[in-house]
Amino acid sequence: MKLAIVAALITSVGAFMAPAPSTFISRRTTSPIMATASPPAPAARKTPVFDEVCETTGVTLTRFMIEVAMLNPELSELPSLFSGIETACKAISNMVKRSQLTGDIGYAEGGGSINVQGEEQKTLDIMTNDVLKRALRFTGKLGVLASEEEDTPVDVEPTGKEVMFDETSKYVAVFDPLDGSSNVDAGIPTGTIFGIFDHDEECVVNDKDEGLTEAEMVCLTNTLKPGTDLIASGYCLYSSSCFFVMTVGCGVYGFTLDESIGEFVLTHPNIKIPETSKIYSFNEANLPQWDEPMRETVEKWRIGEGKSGNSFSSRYIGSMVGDVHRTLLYGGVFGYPSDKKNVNGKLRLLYEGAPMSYLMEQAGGLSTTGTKRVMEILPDEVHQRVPIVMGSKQDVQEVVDAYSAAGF
Ligand code: FDP
Repeated sequence: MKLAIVAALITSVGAFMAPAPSTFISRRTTSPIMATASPPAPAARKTPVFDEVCETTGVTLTRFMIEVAMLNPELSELPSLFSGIETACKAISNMVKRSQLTGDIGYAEGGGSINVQGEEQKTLDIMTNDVLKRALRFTGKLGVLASEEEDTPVDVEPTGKEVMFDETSKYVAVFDPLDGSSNVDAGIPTGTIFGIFDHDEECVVNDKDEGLTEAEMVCLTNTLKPGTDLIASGYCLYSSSCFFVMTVGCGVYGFTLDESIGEFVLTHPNIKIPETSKIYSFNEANLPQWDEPMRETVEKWRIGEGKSGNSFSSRYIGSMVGDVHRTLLYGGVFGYPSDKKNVNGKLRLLYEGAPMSYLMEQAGGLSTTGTKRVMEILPDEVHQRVPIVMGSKQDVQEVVDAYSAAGF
């Protein structure tokens, strides 16, 4: 397997020499939300070129991030943050893999532990949240943290001897520690999603019950940025292999955990999603409740009467990271659209919708609510939901066109 990876890397060196993808999204875009889901023009961020590749280790995520930081000095603090996330992913991968043996399955506290979304928490939801929080705290690079399992942003200002780097807070990280956790007890793929924003303000949020102080509101506001302000995003997929897929705004790069050396190794350089495809990925039980343009487009796809003329197949794991990973590699459309009961769909904007949309656009795809580009939506609250349709450019554009033709 290692040899196959090395061969793939050597043939992929050319891919690194390609210019930055034309889908680069400016972090400070303020353009109005358009009916088209197309991202704006590219800005410059440099991607490393690897002339020499070690035959034993390939290009590790650590090396990749060091080279990214050397080429883009404004990102110089990112490698240590990535190293925290990478370590957490390895730990979570083991926890998920061993959960049937260690008994870390089922609902937390035997049932009844409810997160701020009103959803019952799995044992692994809580454990993985803690792992990620601790891994990031010790990077010393983080100001504020918001997560699906936390009600308000959590202060992770480094303190005492546990701090590895004595520097001011620079980033805000948002994450979903174990996305798709309702599947985890059945051994179905799950994942961790993360998004990283610049952190301009110094602030502290205390863990307590009586609501937020004004200073804490500043923290909250700091976390609430549109996807166009993301510095980096990515996910770890816990499946047949453990994958780490990321972007820092110059394409999408996929790494696979090589357990024999304990490193993520570059296996999928410069991922590009096919422009059109034959796969859709939705919870079709909700189809009768969807907006008419959404319903009609999918009904046409089913019978080969959509724009491409392809008869689509359905593939839905019900685990966003798994479904998005397949969509990136094979093409297709993944979504959780608005429906009559859930007008904002199900997925969370800040730590699911925006980070995944950043990856999707960087891979050459699109991500829309049907009427707006997901990346440009400014969140009003941390756990805000957003309707999402993302994937192959031409197919997603077909959805956008259907909404627009129907006067939405
Ligand atoms: P889960 O509730 O298991 O964590 O947003 C969470 C999510 O899974 C996504 O990963 C997944 O795409 C979606 O919900 C599945 O929702 P449905 O069960 O309603 O299809």
